[in-house]
Amino acid sequence: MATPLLWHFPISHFNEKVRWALDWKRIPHVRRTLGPDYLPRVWWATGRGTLPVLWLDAKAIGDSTRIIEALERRWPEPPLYPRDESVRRRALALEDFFDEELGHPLRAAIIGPLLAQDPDGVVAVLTLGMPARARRTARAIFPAFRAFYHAATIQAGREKMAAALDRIAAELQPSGYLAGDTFSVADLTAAALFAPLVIPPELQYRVPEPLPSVLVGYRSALGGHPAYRWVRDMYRRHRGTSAEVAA
Ligand SMILES: N[C@@H](CCC(=O)N[C@@H](CS)C(=O)NCC(=O)O)C(=O)O
Repeated sequence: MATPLLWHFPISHFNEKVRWALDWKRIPHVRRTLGPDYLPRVWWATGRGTLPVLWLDAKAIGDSTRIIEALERRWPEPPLYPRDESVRRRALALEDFFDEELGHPLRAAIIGPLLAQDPDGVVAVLTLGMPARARRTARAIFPAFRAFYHAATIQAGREKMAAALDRIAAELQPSGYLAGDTFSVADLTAAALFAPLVIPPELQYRVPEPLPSVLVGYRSALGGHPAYRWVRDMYRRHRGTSAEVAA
């Protein structure tokens, strides 16, 4: 079997979700950072326009949830899906909730204001790990992205980010995990998708300091939330080290 190949954006939280799953299962894999011109390649490979994409057995899988499903089938140990059927359903429902109700809104809450207030900052953040020519392309195309982030979208993003912290606090089981007694895909998804806000020390790709003021503001407003501290704790206890290998 060829070594699995991950096409990713280092900064992106959906990509962090899959990197964490690969690292958690200790699956040796190659990572390739795509640039702002990723779209035609990704469409050609998967028929959709998002990263991450994982190449497994010469097939490209798009969407983080489907990638983790494929990893779980091929490398069941250590598991990310709880063994008990009803606990597994709960974990998968929470994965879906955080994908849809946190992943996209959090991106709007952070990237929307950055695009409007700090055009250089947004280029530095989104092109993290990409070559210099990617920054030139990004500088040219990012102003057009502002049209996607209306004030109402940004405000809804802020509210959903806060609601997702409350949802974590409300759903935590006596074990300290979201589903059952052990770390699962639910915990991994919630923590990974909050990584751009919490920026835990274990994060492998980091926004350059000083942090953009929009992030500083959110971090001081939300940093005392118990679920914010829980994200740091999940990273400290379960993130581990990279299983990336050289190409
Ligand atoms: N549901 C997808 C969402 C992935 C996603 O939105 N990826 C972003 C990066 S954070 C992306 O590729 N955005 C480019 C686009 O939407 O065109 C997943 O779980 O993989």
